[in-house]
Amino acid sequence: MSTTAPSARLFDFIVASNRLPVDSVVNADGGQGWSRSPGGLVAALEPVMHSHDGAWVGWAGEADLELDPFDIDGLHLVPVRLSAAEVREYYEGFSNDTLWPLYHDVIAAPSFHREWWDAYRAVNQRFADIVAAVSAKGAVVWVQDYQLQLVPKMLRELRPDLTIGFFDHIPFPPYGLFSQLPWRTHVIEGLLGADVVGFQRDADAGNFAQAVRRLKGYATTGSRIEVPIVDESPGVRVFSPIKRGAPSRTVIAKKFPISIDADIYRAAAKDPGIRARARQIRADLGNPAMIMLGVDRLDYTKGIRHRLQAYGELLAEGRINPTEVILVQVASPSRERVKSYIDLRDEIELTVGRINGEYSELGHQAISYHHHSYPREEMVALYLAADIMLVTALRDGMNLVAKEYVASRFDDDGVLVLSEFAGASDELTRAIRVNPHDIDGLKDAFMRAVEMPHDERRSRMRYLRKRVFDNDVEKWSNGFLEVLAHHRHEKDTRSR
Ligand code: GDG
Repeated sequence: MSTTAPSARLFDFIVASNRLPVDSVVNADGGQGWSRSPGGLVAALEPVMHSHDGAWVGWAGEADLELDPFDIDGLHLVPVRLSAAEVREYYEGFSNDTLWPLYHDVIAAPSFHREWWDAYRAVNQRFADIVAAVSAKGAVVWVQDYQLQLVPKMLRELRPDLTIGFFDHIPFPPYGLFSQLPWRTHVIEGLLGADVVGFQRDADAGNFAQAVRRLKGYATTGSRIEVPIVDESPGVRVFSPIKRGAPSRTVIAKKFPISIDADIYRAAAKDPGIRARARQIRADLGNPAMIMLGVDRLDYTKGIRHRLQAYGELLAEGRINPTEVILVQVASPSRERVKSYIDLRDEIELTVGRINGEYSELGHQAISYHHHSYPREEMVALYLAADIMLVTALRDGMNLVAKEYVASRFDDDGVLVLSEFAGASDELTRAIRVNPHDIDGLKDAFMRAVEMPHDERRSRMRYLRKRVFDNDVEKWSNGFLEVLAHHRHEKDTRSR
């Protein structure tokens, strides 16, 4: 992939996210090159970046890489350097082993280490410094996700002229869990540096507002939070509301449910080559009567163990005949140096091995398991080949896989089994919704999906498709940026 070095310039629109939308690769000639990295956040933001001619600030994915800004496919990328120690402490440590488990209902135990917090703060400051340096006067900055929660406040201190948005892609935890975080007040103050803080669900925005009330004592009304311009509180203020009439600024905190570029999935699914590939996948699996599919990053939040447990019990009880039904599980490699992920992989692969040892026959596997990443075309072919999509997350901000499956099913067929703990279940109400902790309930839901009559499958899928196509990613980004623009207009009017 070819790149060009742009001259130093300032931008009116900037996105900051932990990762840039590219991976560093070694070219055939041994030189360093770039490949586009897949993933929900990248897919969601790329169209916005193109339409705003903005800059994207983020880490290129490799430690100690010192890079100048460069352009790729019309995107202006501004790399942030991370040392190997920072990758360990800020990224694998504080982001993925403290915040991630804490924000996902402590499914795994979060680790609290003061050195990790120090690295998190230092890296957030570096992001804020770099964003401040490439922002034109009065620019709009959109900060993404839990790795950068301190950036809004740091940026506001450096550049009060900027309009700052923040979007949280993962759940925001209830106060009872959030309050475990030793640095909880700093995180709330960091986020309140933004003008608009976006969440996936109403419940997340509500949890955030509660944390603001409990830790800062600020008044919240609906989605509006009044933040004093001069905060005189030394450290933690519990239950001490701001003085009436003191000058304040308003922060909006509300839901903006993220989505996908649904047209891309529909078009890919209609492509003759991808349809042929879907038929080939079915044939390669022995043309079973029913294919169930799971596609997840290999993460303990995704409920892969619960899914396997339910499936294994259905086989053991003879409710599913392994020669007629197959489970295809794609578990994309993820965070492979974090201990809880290493342990999870061992546990899942042991379970898959046991179930296959018990129920597979020569030439036919009970579970077809793949610890790989696939190109998007292959993912769409899998979605088309699958009769039933299993999304059994124990906690998930949104879950884009559920929406991608629906968008791919232009034939109005296929059944979506969807956890009520994934944000997507707020919108996709005609999926078969499940509580993945209830293994008996999960088994019944799987059987209901297997036995669902064609007419019911069709009517449910039509409803789901309408929801996904009416609320696509463009609506998400436009919705967020319109609220940000409106907020800025209000601010300008007030200061006149
Ligand atoms: C976070 C939040 C929220 C997966 N394997 C492959 C592959 N993928 C793609 C999927 C999908 C994306 O990665 C995963 O998105 P999810 O939403 O399912 O989950 P997270 O990665 O945990 O994302 C989540 C999201 O942010 C957006 O706000 O929905 O709740 O946790 O697009 O298709 N893509 C390719 N090959 C793979 O093997 N090409």
